[in-house]
Amino acid sequence: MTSIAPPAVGFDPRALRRRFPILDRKVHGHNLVYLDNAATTQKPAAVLDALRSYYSTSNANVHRGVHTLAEEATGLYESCRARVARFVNAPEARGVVIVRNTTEAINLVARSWGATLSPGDEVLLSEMEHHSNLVPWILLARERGVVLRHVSITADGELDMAALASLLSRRTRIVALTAMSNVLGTINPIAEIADAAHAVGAVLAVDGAQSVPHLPVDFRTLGADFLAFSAHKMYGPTGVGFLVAKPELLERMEPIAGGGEMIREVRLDWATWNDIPHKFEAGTPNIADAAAFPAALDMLEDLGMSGVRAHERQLVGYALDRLRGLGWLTVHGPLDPHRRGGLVSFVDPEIHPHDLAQVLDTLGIAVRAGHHCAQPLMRRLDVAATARASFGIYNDRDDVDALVDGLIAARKYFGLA
Ligand code: 7TS
Repeated sequence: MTSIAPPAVGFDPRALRRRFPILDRKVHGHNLVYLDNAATTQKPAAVLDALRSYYSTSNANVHRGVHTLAEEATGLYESCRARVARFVNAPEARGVVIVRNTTEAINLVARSWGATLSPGDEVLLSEMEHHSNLVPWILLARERGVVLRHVSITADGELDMAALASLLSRRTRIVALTAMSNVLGTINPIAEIADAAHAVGAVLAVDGAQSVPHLPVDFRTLGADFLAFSAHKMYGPTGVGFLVAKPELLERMEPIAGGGEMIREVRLDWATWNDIPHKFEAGTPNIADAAAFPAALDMLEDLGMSGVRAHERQLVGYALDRLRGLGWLTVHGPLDPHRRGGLVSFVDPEIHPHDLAQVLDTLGIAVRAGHHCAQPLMRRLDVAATARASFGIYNDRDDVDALVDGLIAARKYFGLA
């Protein structure tokens, strides 16, 4: 273990943990060790307080009333948009569409930008995508006769960049890739891919569900045209997500849902659309959760995303060393912590991942087991499922040690040690 770098300086997961009420709870008599942050993160008291405060003081519908509460609610909702724009350095707040989650953001791109594609046009994806970045494109392919192509992954679990280069052509209209794999942890070279996509005249849509919560992401230097992510994976509430886009692209897109808020003028048989981003936000939005999300952004901005990344890189390096040190696990994804985010998928050759997760749960340790909504990747890795530990700002080496002890205990439980 001597190769392991020391923990990130100035980062205090124990102090951070005290901000999250749920982390005080016991599970089966043990202190909760929460290692399922890639699925969703826990929420700090500041976010819970903001939710309560919104409903206690300012609840009203947005963009409609002139009364005080309606103005306050609209201000809070729009300030979420502005804060998200600042957080990812989007060119303009009107380039931020507030949706429910990453999934909805990707579906919006697939359905709206996708409607400009013709039969034979190509969409380039990869083998490491989450179902959220596969199925919307499968729907598009069925509807429009669009051809889907997939970049393979290397034995180390990285995108095969040579394959990517060979699959890009003038027929490629959209490249849609994850910035960080939720199974392998792989961090993909998005800026480089953006240049390659633009060189053939394609747009690049980035699934940022795992990257935006864990890495510094600057939309302008990233070079992507679309970036999708979810508040609930970044210590914010469920039910709010974002599509950040170049405003000039949103201007050219048709809405995919009609209703209140998204119109300028309606007659019985025709309608015109509101300005962006509102033309993509039909109906009463999730005002309360949007109003509460900036409290999570405050916390991440105070910590600094470089600090978050440094902490999680050190932690995943430690986890990789300890898990591989056990000697019996298969650990998936790149082994260099600089090339991966703060999560590790692994398989015990003798114990099904679900059984492993169940034994860990009896010890208060929450990990995810299954296909992680990435069935094509499971097939590529030739596994039915994996167990996955994924880290957040409040995790530390004690949590990794607890996981390792739990994995040893599971072997004993199944009579393997
Ligand atoms: N893309 C990636 C890369 C993800 O990891 C997830 C969720 C999504 C999209 C979808 O996000 P949603 O907020 O729209 O649901 N990933 C996981 C996971 O790994 N375990 O549970 C959810």
